[in-house]
Amino acid sequence: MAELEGLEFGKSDFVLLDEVNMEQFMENLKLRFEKARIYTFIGEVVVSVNPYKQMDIYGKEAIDAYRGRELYENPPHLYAVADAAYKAMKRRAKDTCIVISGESGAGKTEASKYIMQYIAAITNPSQRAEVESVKNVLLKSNCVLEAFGNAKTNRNDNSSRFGKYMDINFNFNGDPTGGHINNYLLEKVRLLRGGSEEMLGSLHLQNDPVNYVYTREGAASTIKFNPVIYDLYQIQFYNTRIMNCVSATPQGNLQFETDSESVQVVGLEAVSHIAGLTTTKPDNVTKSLLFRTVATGGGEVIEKGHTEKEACFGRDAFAKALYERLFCWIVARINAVIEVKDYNPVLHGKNTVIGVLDIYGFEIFENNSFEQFCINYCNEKLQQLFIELILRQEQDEYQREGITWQHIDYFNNQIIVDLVEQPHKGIISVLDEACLTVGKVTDTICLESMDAKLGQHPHYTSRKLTPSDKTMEFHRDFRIRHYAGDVTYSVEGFLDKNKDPLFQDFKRLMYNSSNPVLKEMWPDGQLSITEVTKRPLTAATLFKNSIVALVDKLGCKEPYYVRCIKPNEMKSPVLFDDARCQHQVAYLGLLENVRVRRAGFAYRQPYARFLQRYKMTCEYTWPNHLMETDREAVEAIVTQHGFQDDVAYGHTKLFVRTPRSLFTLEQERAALIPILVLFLQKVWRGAL
Ligand code: AOV
Ligand code: MG
Repeated sequence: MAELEGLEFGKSDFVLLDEVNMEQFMENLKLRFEKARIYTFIGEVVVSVNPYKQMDIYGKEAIDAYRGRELYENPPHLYAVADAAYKAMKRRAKDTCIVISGESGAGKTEASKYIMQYIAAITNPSQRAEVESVKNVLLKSNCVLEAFGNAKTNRNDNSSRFGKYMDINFNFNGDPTGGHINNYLLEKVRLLRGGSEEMLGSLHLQNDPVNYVYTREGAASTIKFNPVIYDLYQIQFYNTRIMNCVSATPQGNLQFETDSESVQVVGLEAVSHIAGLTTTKPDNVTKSLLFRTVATGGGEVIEKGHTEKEACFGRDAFAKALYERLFCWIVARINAVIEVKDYNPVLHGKNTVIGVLDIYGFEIFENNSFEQFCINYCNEKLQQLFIELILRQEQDEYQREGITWQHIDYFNNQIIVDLVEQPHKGIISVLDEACLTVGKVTDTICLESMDAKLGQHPHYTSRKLTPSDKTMEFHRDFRIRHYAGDVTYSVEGFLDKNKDPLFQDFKRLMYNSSNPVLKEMWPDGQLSITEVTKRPLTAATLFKNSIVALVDKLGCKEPYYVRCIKPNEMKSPVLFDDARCQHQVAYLGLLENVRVRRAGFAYRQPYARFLQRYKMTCEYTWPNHLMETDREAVEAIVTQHGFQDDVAYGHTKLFVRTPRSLFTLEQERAALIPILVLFLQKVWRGAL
């Protein structure tokens, strides 16, 4: 068994605390952080504190130490969970998933990359070329997506502005055969306005087509595209042209002016620039920027000139849509490359999956808008899943099995999830209603109807201020008491962002581009104006639907958790901000997690299965027992091995508190098997 760490590094599993309270939990967490032990277990859950410095714990040596070992044999590490998820998948043919959560900057994306690297390192020992190529694309796709989907925020220099869920498929050998990426809500605004300028500006191709360089925040990173993913290079090539277009549009190159008659574009170079980059005709670009085609009630099609404000709005919406479609298109291209092909379950056995979820963490900014509302709602849903899988199901099972159990209280955030998503009543439904209403509904009117409907909700605060000065602006935000803290959302722009409207004219413009890739991205541009009747779903509803589907997908897999904690706001490797950390420990429900785990039992097995596996280790049960029930036979095994104090007997299952007891049994079984085989061989040969 591998050498475990000494106590000077604190307890490697919070379950081992002398007493479960916040003080001891924090003391242990801090001590470990200071001793550069950034990972700690709660049973099978890994708690991780962002070290904000490079750690020498991810190399080949570490990978070898964790490969195929049991969780408790090594110090806590991401690799231990990755290996546990992998083993469950390989040995028991279970679909598993690794859910990485924590707030913005806590280390989720880094963790997901190490996990992917580990899985890549331990699979395909025979280096089969087709498996290697799948692995390469899976790993490399990360860089490409980060280049397009991450941006600097004031909480994280490399913040994921999109959520990513990646399924990796495995064959019966446990080797990757392919995968699929789902992406969730790309925060377009920040990518266009924020740190993207230099990112977009610096996107350029090297002479060597398989090298592609981009720089960000002064640090240069090179993505080397190997021939297997030459396809991705193709994507990049088109992108560069489109990206330029995207960046040109909102950067003020394109302005409008109103003369006595109508709205005009200022400076025609900007128009021809866009036309050049999108391979469209300058006249058509100008037309799409200044007019929209509408069908009148009588079925007549007319062109209606924009006001200057509408033109600006249209231009911005167009830029965002270009970027978003480009991003989705890249994801689709990667998916096409990694899709499992020619898999025959009869020949190849069950196709199993490990899912890795790395999504934007809970966010509180100075000014929180629609995007933060969606992101934080998503985190509420994931917290709900954690409660469901780790806290609630656990307690329910003890109850069902008749195990004496002291109920553990935890905050159930379902009430906040309902506040946001409940049909007819929740915030999203009020927003959608406002968006559907014909006529002038402003953000403020929508806010009033939210206040009216939800004012009494314990997690919603109406911020109706009564200003003494009547001219003062007021009543522009509402507050949600999230599981992770209070967030005040400014309602400005909510309706527009939710409607996410884009004039049909831009879609047609892009569909008619002679660049086949652009055309492919805009299939809806082929509809003529009279064919476009259906109202598209709103952004919030689309997002909600995608998150509900995600939670369903995760819910039917065996979950493994990484809970990330951000030690301070300064990105410092030495600072452990007690209050900030304690806040995260509290809202992540870690203390409750320890309590449930500690009071609970690490392993459980139906009596018959337990007996089947271990009956050879006990003289009363081998080869068959003569007792009345399997349960009694199991009792005989447990007693013979002397861990009767470490178990509880349920109605149908045996519960084992610590993994070590099972480990002893496993060892004995492993030692007996060769003797048994020898014995059986003799029996068959008639020697006995
Ligand atoms: P996030 O994914 O949780 O935030 P990241 O994984 O991007 O956070 O981590 C933020 C930064 O912390 C990284 O850029 C690294 O500098 C540092 N960091 C995190 N984990 C490690 C580690 N294990 N070793 C060394 N440095 C680390 V967000 O995407 O904003 O929610 O949306
Ligand atoms: Mg991230």
